[in-house]
Amino acid sequence: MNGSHFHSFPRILVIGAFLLASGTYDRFAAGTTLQELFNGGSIVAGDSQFSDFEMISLDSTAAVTPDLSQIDVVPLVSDLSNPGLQFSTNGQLQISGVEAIDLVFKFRVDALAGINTFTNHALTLDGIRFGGTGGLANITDEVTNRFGGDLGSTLVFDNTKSNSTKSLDTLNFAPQPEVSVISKVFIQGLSTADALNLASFTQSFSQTGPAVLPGDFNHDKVVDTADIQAMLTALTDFNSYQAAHELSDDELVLLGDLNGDGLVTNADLQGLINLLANGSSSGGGTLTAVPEPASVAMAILGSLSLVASAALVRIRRSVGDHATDVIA
Ligand SMILES: [Ca+2]
Ligand SMILES: [Ca+2]
Repeated sequence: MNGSHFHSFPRILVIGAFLLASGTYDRFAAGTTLQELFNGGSIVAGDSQFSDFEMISLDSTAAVTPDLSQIDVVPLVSDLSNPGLQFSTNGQLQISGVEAIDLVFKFRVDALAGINTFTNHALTLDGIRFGGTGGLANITDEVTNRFGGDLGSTLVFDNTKSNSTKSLDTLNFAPQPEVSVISKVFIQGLSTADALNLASFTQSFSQTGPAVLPGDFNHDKVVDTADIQAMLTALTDFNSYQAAHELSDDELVLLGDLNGDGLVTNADLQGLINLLANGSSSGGGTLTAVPEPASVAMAILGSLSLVASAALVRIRRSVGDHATDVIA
């Protein structure tokens, strides 16, 4: 055995261990527990997959620290156009007296169909029981796009101290192939006679947006090297491209903004190259070709002078109201 084999051996072991670990992650269709999801599990509801669960923090002054393996997470598929998850806490999110529990976690939602898009999120506080003189509970969801851009947030609460309740909040946003969510769950008693049990809450994400696969410029439902030429053509004349494919400005941004700056420009060619080279897109396993980065770069170089000589066409989207201006 020579030196190079010897040195490469540990790296192969590491990769093998990673693949083994990935393969052990479970995908639950019938329901699981929050702890299983934090351990790397994912859960399917209708055409949506919920994955990448991660506990950010759990702070509790309750007499019994919440046992996350007792919190059930069940897919809601009664309305397939609006699939979601129900969290049933089985008494684990419960305080009595001057106590508080603060649980923060995050997860990701993908459309399994690959080309469907999310446009709405709903947060529901559907099971809360007060004892004694009550207390307060609130849940906040912060929703971001695949680049980490803010899509807005939802807030539900029930507060016997201020006698205020909001059990449902919804959020609409421009079509997204995937969204990430940070959930903040907080319950608190302010006096010794306070008591409350946050029994359940639900989160749902509806796929009612257009079927657009980011990077699929020739609209054949796969992202491959053929999309490079289609993108180059589109970059020279967005108006014609949008008209030919009946794309709204939002849909064009969803299709072509591959670096997350809210614009579709020549700079997104690099985003498409990265998408092809990395072999990963928001559509999961929809890539059919994973070219060598070098060959993609050669293909780009051959056409780049064409793009450079074209007028820079940009789509600018304002963050505030989703209004869109086309600047040619
Ligand atoms: Ca394509
Ligand atoms: Ca962009």
